[in-house]
Amino acid sequence: MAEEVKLFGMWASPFSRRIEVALKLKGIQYEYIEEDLSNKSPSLLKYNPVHKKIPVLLHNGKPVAESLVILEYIDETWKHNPILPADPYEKAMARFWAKFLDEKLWPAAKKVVVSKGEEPKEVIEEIQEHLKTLESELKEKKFSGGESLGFVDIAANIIFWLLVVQETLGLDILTEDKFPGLHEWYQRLADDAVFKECVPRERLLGAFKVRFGALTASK
Ligand SMILES: N[C@@H](CCC(=O)N[C@@H](CS)C(=O)NCC(=O)O)C(=O)O
Repeated sequence: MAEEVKLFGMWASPFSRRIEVALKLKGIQYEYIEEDLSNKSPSLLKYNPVHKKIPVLLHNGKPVAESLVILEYIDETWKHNPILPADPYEKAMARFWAKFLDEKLWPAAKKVVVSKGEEPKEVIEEIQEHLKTLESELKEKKFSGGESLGFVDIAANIIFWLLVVQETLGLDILTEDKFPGLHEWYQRLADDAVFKECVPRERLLGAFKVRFGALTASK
């Protein structure tokens, strides 16, 4: 039976982009459905009634929601090109750091991403504190899981959204001189063909320029 794989996503969402990275790394064919989050489709509301958010993966009619849960589902369903480590301890650590990214770094970074373009010093310091933690965890590793792109690298795509906002607003939050270890790591991610395809840098830059430009103009 041919597999039915559908992804309900939104182009500018790092969470739905994570799923595209995983599906592409595994070479899984899928149908992509772009959602208008200001007018959510009945399908999205049906498949993710709890959070009503993208991304949702529909596999042979069965929905899976929440990006980190979907990543694990993909990894267990299509076992080639593994994303999570096999070793239970390493796997637990990968889950720990992905959770850290979503529960610590992203909420802090989001304050700038959805800001009015003016962020207090404390917000920047909070983000930098989390970046420092992440950098010390990564140490000399090429990718989070070692030699190839893995779970934490994919979850860390939110860093590129932070970089785009920092560029748009002319901020100095995450720079090479402040975080040389992180810089090397995300440059490696940025050079990965699949990853590159799934970070819509230019389009995001355009959208944030319009957004922050409009905010500045209305002040
Ligand atoms: N924890 C969720 C976050 C997903 C999320 O925040 N999705 C946003 C887009 S970036 C969304 O669908 N927002 C619609 C809404 O909140 O109504 C995940 O990892 O999948």
